[in-house]
Amino acid sequence: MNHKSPTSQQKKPGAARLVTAHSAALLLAVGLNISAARATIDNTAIATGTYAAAPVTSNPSTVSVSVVASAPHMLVTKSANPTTNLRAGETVTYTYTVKNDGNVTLRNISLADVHNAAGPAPSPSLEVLSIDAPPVGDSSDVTPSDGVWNVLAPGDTVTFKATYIVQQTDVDQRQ
Ligand SMILES: [Ca+2]
Repeated sequence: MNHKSPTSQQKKPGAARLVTAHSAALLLAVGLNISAARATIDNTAIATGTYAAAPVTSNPSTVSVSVVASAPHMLVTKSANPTTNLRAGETVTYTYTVKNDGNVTLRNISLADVHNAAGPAPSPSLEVLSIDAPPVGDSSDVTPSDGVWNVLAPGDTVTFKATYIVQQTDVDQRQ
């Protein structure tokens, strides 16, 4: 099989579009320049037309927009309450805050926790959005309390909790 590919249409930089309105012709030229060193996209527009067959040209108007690389990152902070003199049968509650301190939205966040105690390791769950930085409403969770937070936007923080009941073995091994 020998399919001939369609001729590619070459787009010239600063492609011009011609618009005719009544007796005047308006030509809008937009020059596009992507500068990696400055991390901006700059473009300049100039309008041209005619009056009595004479050209009329506008000022150039330039605008720049900045670009930045994706930087996915998150920060976890763990705390316990209470932290001292726990006796067998008492419960320690662990709180874990996970902040999206990068610049892109993160998905499906969960926590693993390990410990050196006798009983099963804490299982972080009960996830709630604790900080919704502007713009608000851009983080969400599909299933409450399943230990997975589904969408966490930049600047937002989700909090997980877990508990552990101190066992007599824990006390005996640490006396
Ligand atoms: Ca937000």
